[in-house]
Amino acid sequence: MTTQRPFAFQVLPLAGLPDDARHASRHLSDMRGYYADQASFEAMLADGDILLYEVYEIPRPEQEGELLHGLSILHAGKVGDEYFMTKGHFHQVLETAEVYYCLQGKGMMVMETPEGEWAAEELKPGRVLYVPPRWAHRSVNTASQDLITFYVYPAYAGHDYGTIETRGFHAQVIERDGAPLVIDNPRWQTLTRDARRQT
Ligand code: PAN
Ligand code: ZN
Repeated sequence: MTTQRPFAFQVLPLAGLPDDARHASRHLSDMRGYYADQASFEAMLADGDILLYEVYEIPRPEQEGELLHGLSILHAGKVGDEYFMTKGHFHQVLETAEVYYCLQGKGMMVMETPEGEWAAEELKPGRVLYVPPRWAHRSVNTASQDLITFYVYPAYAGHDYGTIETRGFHAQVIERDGAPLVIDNPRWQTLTRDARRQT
């Protein structure tokens, strides 16, 4: 049974999570179709189905009043010139926000609304990022060590991965001349227009 007693754990420095933390792993094969350079993706996958990121979440009842929270650990690397990233999602209950706190590494959070407004914010240790209700979010690791963030959001939010899986984010983060660069995702305009036409 989920405890109704207060509890605490140490994330800086990281000293282990509560025993009942849930663990999810995403491997390269889970990300088919997400990266722009599909030839590089297939070539990498042929070499091995490497682990890209992991999420640890403290289980709480998925109901109003509760908060889900945990750690997201995104490993470093690239597919072609595109940095390793999370799948990204809207919350199923669109009107729910999320707070991220960066503990380690360096990266970006790319975000956008269903209407196509978009934003990108830097993640680095000590920096807090507020993702307002309605904004889809994806973290991107732009450095050579793990990007570790702590996150917290309403427990009843749920996740919608499908929208992002088909159209991607408006902003894409690539390496250009050794530095991160935010560019327009070339596939976004067409896929979004086609999706709108069908509704
Ligand atoms: C985070 C994310 C986590 C992994 O806990 O779930 O960073 O990213 P994806 O879920 O997009 O694979 C969160 O935003 N929860 O709502
Ligand atoms: Zn979220």
